[in-house]
Amino acid sequence: MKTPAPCPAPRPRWDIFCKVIDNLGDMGVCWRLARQLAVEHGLAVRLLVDEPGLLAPLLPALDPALAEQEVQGVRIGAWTEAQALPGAADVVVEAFACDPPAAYLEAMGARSRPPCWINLEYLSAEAWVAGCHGAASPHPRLPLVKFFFFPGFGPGTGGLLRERGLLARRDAFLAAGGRDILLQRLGLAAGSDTLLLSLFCYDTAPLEALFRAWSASSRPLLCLVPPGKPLAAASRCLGGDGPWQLGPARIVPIPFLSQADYDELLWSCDLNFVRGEDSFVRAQWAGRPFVWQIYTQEDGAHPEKLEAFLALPESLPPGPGGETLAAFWRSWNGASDAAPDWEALVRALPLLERHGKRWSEKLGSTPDLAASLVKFCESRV
Ligand code: TRH
Repeated sequence: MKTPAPCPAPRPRWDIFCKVIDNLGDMGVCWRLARQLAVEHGLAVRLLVDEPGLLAPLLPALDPALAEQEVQGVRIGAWTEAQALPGAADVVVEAFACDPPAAYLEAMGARSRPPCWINLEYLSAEAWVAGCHGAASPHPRLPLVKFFFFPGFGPGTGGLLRERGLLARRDAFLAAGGRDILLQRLGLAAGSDTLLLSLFCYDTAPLEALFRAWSASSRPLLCLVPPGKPLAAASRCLGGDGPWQLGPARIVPIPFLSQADYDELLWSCDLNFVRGEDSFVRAQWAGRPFVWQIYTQEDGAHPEKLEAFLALPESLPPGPGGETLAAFWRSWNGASDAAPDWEALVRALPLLERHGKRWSEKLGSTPDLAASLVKFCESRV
């Protein structure tokens, strides 16, 4: 008689808690992480969002009417402070210090083996990050320890979210004429001499100065503007709902794209304006020139975060091309009084293009955040 095969060990259970503060970045990061943990690491992942319906624009497969559902191997549900959630997982990730409900914390403390408890922090290129990454904070009452996990750009940090094979998929997409296919899908066309731009910014971006420069520019330009703050800001400057023609520049509203399609947009554009955290990282994986508008923090820490990224070794190309980009970023972020110098930026684009590709390859050779997190937790459960 054959001995029956041993039952496979149950998959480790991970719960990720996310609270939507404002904008889309918190959900964007949490969904990306949850999906990667499920798809690439075979983990049983539950993503608990205080307002899961808000995830639908980024993830059209999500049905906002359902209280709980599985999408791409991730169980997605809602949480509230008052709600009793059954069972505490093996690994508990609270995104951006969002504090899991008190009853859930008790359940974590009651486990015979305490879960690995992670506070996933915001991304920063500042030097102190490496010193705080992995720091432990014991709970004052329960037998639990919370670990601070910091994304980052260098050794000693948790790295950046990057799906397996991402850069190869980007290159294959572009080699197969993806730019034109994407434009066709949007009902648009642009000649190869047309500068293709995407504009994802906050409503504080100095759009008047930029639009003025575009209207006097000699190069045809097509700028794609997603709904929300970017379109509202453009409408405020230009009046009406668009599209708008400013000299050789066409400024066109586009629908909000799924996260996957948004990646393709970033890969396709000659220059991407991005903001916050997740689109900032995705612009770097796109390997194209980009302008970052940093999220304004109430404690005023954002100018230092901006400078920290600009000061990272090789984040900018050496010489005048890098200086042009840094000057543009500072004006774009209100960190200098100078108006953003559009013509100088356009002249630097070929150099920035080569640099962007190199930078994405360099970052792409470092461990990705999901893999680093799995490794970190494996040694603690
Ligand atoms: O929306 P954001 O401004 O989010 C910010 C930051 O994360 C910030 O650090 C945080 O404190 C604050 O939220 C609360 O920008 P971000 O981070 O780029 O997130 C946008 C998400 O939206 C990202 O996952 C990409 C996605 N997106 C799409 O999926 N489709 C689109 O068409 C666009 C324009 C964006």
